[in-house]
Amino acid sequence: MDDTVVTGSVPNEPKTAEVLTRDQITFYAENGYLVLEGRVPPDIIKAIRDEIRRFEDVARTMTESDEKLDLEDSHTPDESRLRRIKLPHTQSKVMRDLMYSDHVLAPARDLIGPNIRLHTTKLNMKKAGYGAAVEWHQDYAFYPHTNDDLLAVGVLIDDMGEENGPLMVFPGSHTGPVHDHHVDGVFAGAVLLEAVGLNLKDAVQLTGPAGSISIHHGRILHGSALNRSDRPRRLLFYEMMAADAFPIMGSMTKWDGIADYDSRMLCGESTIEPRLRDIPVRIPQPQPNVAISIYEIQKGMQARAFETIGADEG
Ligand SMILES: O=C(O)CCC(=O)C(=O)O
Repeated sequence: MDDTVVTGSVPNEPKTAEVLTRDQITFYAENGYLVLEGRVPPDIIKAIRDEIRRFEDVARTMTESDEKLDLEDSHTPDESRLRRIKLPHTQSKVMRDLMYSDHVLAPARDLIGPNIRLHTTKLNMKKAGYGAAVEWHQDYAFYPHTNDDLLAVGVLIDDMGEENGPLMVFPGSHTGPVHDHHVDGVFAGAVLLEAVGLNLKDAVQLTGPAGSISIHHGRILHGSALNRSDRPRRLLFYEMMAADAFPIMGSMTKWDGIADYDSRMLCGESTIEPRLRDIPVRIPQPQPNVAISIYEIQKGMQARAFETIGADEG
């Protein structure tokens, strides 16, 4: 327990940090990301890997994606290629319990305050040799809110190195523009680096041993390349926001009324008083006529930053 006293300018920022140091909080404020090693104990990582095997067995019986599992385009039952476990906290007790644990929530509270709501969860899998790339994007472009105290905690299920498709971010981009993620007037959920004036050499890879967590700000520009290595890359995301960040109309946030919204509280107190911050907003509409999945939405890009070999051809 680190009771460092922190005084920041973010309204929701707690005065006393639970686990992060002042330097880590300042680093996050300036750069928009953190990697914390050894936050999730090995027995939980092992239990999640066992769970993944259970889902892979199910995927082998499937021919197309459904509401629970997302398959690579090149998936066949003989050559099974599971790309994403959707909403894993609803399908796996161990992943649900981890979501409510201090392993995940304590650092999040240190960054966005004590009152936190769940946005979504997903377990993105890049299988050895071909696992799909994710084009550059800002999560906030998918789900603009009244303030940007939004973040994603990524639990590294495998050791993540530069060779197996780690998450990459552009440090500091969370304080810049919310970029246009549209192509021909339709939301495509991605941007090209040339179009936004950035260079790949300035991106940082969020690598670390299994059991680490990454945290990235909702507005940071991020993406990841194919996994061409001979080992998997599995990353479990818990995406969340301050309880007083409310979705702006047209956001891809699921809105089923206030009771459902309140049922998504992860910790602290809910509120019906949104906090407004003067930040850029672009509504992710109109939506393409495809399943709500970043992999499908990003197919609307006419050019791509990352190769798709394997994902589309393999
Ligand atoms: O899995 C990854 O590398 C990135 C995933 C991501 O950014 C997303 O699903 O929004």
